[in-house]
Amino acid sequence: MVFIDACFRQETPYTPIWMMRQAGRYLSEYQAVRKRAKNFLDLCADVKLATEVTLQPIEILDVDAAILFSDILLLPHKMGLPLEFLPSFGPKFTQTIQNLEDMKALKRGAYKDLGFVYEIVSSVRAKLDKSKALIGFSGAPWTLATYMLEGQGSKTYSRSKKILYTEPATVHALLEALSDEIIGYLDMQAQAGANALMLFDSWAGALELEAYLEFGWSYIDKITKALKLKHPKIPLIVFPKGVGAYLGHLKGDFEVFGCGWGVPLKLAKEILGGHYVLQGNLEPARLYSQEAMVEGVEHIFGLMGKKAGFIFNLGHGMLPDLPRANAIELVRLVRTQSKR
Ligand code: 1CP
Repeated sequence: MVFIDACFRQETPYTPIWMMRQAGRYLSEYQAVRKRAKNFLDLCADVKLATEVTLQPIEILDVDAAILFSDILLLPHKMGLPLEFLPSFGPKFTQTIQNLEDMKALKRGAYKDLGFVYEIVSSVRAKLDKSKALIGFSGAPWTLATYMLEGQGSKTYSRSKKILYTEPATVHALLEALSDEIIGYLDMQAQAGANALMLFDSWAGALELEAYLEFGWSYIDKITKALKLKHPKIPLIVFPKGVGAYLGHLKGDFEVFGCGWGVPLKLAKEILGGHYVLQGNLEPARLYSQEAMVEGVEHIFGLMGKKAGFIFNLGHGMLPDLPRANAIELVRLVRTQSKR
């Protein structure tokens, strides 16, 4: 698999590409399947439909990797927090963690209740071409904790930060519990057939450096170490978003470092390029304009070259109103431009 070889810095015939949120509303095919499920959570739990949408970007875009169709919030949901996906608002936990008591009431071993996720992984792997990789994923502890504490996405993260600075032990207990769940969850995805595993720390950038190292990165470090021992041949990808200024502090036991669009790739290459394969980081909004997209691709290849050590991706997820034609063109462009 070109993608897996690239994760391990092997030479490949071209630079592999996949896109965060490559299955989603910008594809009419996704919308058609989405309509067949009652709601988003049902879609994530339906093995047949989730398999179909996971495979759509492989068929439509010809990307080098499929990513499991699911959501990072299913794990905290199974730990006991009621979850709704409200149309045109997004996800919301209708009950949140307020104190140590709430935290202690959470279910442990919840990852064992996500059997349908492992079934989707097996079902996708069985249908996927042998040359294409399947990426399994989880939210990182800090990002999952923010949703459990806030109930929803936030601009300020004030609830999370208040409890972090007033009751740090409670937050550490939550992050500890989440880390154990995530290790179990990703281990099971690997056993079901995932070829690579990714940790999304989307709200890493909400914390100052010291707090991020203590409440965010230290748990990522623990998780990647545990997974590396269990599955040395499965590459691990970490994506801590919004932490460009902290790059020098983010070392650990993983293969691929995902760069958000806010990280200048030149800087990431200087600081981390010798340690990790870099993945990223085309600004997704460039796909609104074919000119801006081509310019972005050329800039990235100008910096990263066409040798091993780089995987092409967007610097965050596809947006629902991006033109699908440009997504298709992006894959074609990256493949032809990077031919060795
Ligand atoms: O059909 C719809 O309207 C639902 C939109 C949608 C989709 C397609 C949501 C709601 N989640 C997903 C799928 C999803 N989420 C995937 C599938 C695989 C793929 O990439 O194609 C993945 C990997 C995720 C991960 C995810 N969910 C993250 C981490 C990555 C990131 O974008 O930073 C986060 C933060 C979430 C929470 C979430 N789920 C959905 C939304 C709209 C959000 C973000 C809400 C917020 O901004 O707080």
